[in-house]
Amino acid sequence: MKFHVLTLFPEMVENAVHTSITGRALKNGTLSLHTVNIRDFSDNKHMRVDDYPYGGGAGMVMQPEPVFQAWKSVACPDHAGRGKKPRCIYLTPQGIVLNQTMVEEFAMEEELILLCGHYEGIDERVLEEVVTDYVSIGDYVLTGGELAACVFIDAVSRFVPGVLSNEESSQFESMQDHLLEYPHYTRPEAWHDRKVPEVLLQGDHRKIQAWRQEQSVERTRQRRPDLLEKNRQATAAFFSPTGGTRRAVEIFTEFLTQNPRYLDLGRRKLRKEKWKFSSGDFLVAAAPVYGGQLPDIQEPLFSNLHGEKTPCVIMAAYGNRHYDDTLAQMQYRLEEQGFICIGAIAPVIPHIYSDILGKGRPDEKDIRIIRKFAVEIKKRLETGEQYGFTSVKVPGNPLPAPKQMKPVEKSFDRARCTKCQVCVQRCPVNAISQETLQIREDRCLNCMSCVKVCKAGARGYDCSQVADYLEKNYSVPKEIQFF
Ligand code: 6GU
Repeated sequence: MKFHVLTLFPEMVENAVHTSITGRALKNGTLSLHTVNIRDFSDNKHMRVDDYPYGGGAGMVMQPEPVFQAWKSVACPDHAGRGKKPRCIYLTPQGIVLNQTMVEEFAMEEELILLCGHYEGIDERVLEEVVTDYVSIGDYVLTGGELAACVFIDAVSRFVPGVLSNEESSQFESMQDHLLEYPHYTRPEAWHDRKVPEVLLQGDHRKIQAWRQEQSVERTRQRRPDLLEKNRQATAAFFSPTGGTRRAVEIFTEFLTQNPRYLDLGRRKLRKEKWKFSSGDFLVAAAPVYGGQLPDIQEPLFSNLHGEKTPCVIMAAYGNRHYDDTLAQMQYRLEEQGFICIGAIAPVIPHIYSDILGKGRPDEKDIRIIRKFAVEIKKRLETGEQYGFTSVKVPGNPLPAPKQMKPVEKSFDRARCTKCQVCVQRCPVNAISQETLQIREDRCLNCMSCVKVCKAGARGYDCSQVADYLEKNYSVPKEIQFF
């Protein structure tokens, strides 16, 4: 990440950022800092950059031209070739108050320009031309933007890969769930007659984790009750016969929260239960794409979930052909049942009928896109809390005619079967007879769950024809789309 800072006091920023963790990151090249002295662009023989305010009043105002030239020197270098201009952040008490979601979003940029004001401020006209974001670091007034720029750089840098060591980053993310950090202790075990809490000395990891979570919540309740209100329970309800959708939904959900709840809708029992969600909850609904639609099962997928204007994100995971109507179908169903779809994504996962299509997906690039989507969703949740949630537009037909899919050829090697019944229990649509272990084709989704769960390797399938067709036509990797 490269920071350009336009300022009248470059050494103030240089000194701060060259210290401690950001200093280390500058040394090893993970961060780069380029300060520009606005005074160097003065057009005046006394090197002045400020003047009296039109209309009178106290204080001085920074003139537009030196600021503009300083900005141009970094935003439009003579050697052309760079794409779009970097975002330019003006640090001002009149900006939006910086929070962790904004910090995380800024950290995804490759380059940022920070503009620090002094005196009473900067001539409005140059701000209109160059500034993309107005940011404040809190409701109080500083003498200039430099300290705010340092705070901004420090907070953003923590999200830049490689700035924090593994150890430093593992104890992070307290703000992620709007919870304060639990208390920490080190040696000695007793100090000033105060003992380290017993649970931390016993080495029971689960107990320690539970204690810390409880302490975080209690501490937040006492010190920052306003944060708890923002804390939504996130539930990821997914249908994932072979695990591809599950993996994609986990990647997404874990960018959002530290303690998600998972609801596996492949389990028939869970699908029979009614799940209610309040307006303070958050739902992630995920399904794989079968022939461009939601898997067609008797009790339609997600019909057991009920919201009360509950925000939700929908995910249609597909094997690199297309998601067609799936997102539209999901949105329609869920909004009928009281949810508001604030976002939608179609990740690519391995195709169940081909070893080539979607192989290794989501890959690293996909994960970056999913993360970007997660940050966008955090932002939408925060804005929605203030102004109400708005429903996204997704492509596709919300009520497509059901598609008849040609069943794939399945094989069953009775000699290998150990009669363990796992395939029967795990079949998401109860299509395997408990007695004969035969598949009832009228119910079978061809989801291949039975093949996947069979430890003895007794079940197989032949879909070479479909696979040939798919591989001929859909081998070019698709990029993940989100809405
Ligand atoms: Cl960004 N600048 C100044 N001058 N004062 C502030 C601030 C920024 N954020 C809070 N107070």
